[in-house]
Amino acid sequence: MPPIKRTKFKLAPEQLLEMFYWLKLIRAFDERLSILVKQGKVRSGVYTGIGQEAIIVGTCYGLRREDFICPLHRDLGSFLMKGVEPRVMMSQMFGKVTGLSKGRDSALHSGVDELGIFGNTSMLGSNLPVAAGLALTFKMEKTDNVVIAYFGEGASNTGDFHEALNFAGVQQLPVVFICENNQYAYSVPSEKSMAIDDVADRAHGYGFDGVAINGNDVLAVYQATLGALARARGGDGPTLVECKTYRWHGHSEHDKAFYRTDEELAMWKSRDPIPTFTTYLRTRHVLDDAKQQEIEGKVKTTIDEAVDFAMNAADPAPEDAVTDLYA
Ligand SMILES: Cc1ncc(C[n+]2csc(CCOP(=O)(O)OP(=O)(O)O)c2C)c(N)n1
Repeated sequence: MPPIKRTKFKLAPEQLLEMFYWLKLIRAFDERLSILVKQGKVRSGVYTGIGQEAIIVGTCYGLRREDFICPLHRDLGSFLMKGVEPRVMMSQMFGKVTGLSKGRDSALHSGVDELGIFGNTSMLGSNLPVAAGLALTFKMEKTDNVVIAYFGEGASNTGDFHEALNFAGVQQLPVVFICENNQYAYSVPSEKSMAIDDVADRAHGYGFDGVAINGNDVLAVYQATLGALARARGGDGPTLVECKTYRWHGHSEHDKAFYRTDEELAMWKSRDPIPTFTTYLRTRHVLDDAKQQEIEGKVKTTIDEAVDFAMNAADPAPEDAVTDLYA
């Protein structure tokens, strides 16, 4: 299979600054959540993606509202980028009526049809056949909408993953499979669950391209996604983009991650996607002190406001537990 051609792209300074804002906002959202868990204020399961933000920003930035995403437990940032207000997302984490599922869920299973967000279930890999199904609908309806399906390298060992890729390859579906390879599936390092180095190689067995890239480089992720989106919209079928990254926190906030070394964590922290992109913007004179302060101020105000809103919102009423149910 010939290698994928490099996609050319040009982003205006305002777009680069927008990406910077999203990176900062998503980091701040997760960091605040982590504190709220330690304070006992948020009791939902919280699975932060701190360290992995470049994947969410790079993959969501080129999406339209009509495109669908199928996010996972660690992808709260994708909800924000797809249009869920931070105060609503924070309410969801607090289990309040102002949240997406009105306080009925442990925070991670909500979706928003109008914004193109499919609500995930807990079964690893189970979002991938659904993503293929959504993509089949788009193809049958002859729209050029696409689906982005996220999964971890751990999920790529499930049967659902292989069935979804096979179907997407056979049917040439407009779906982009984004692997967030953060090296561990809970406590299991990838070398103990896979006999190959790159999840991307698995795409070739299903007849389409897979590429492994630096998932901590937001522009590399954007570039790879842009090419994959163009192929999907143009009727050329799926692509798998494997983004190599690392999660800084444990699997969830209750996991102390004793299964990895401090040195390993320090090495990956030195590849933090945010300072890398900050330096890029500063050397190109897109970002200066004043602009950075302005963006950081906006992020702080947004998060503070979201937390205040969520904390002061009403708890769900017990009698509402049986409303909005399918018979
Ligand atoms: C089918 C299935 N098996 C096991 C689990 C338990 N489980 C939840 S998350 C997780 C690890 C997931 O690892 P990965 O897919 O790499 O994603 P990450 O959490 O690293 O982002 C496991 C084993 C599950 N939810 N579903």
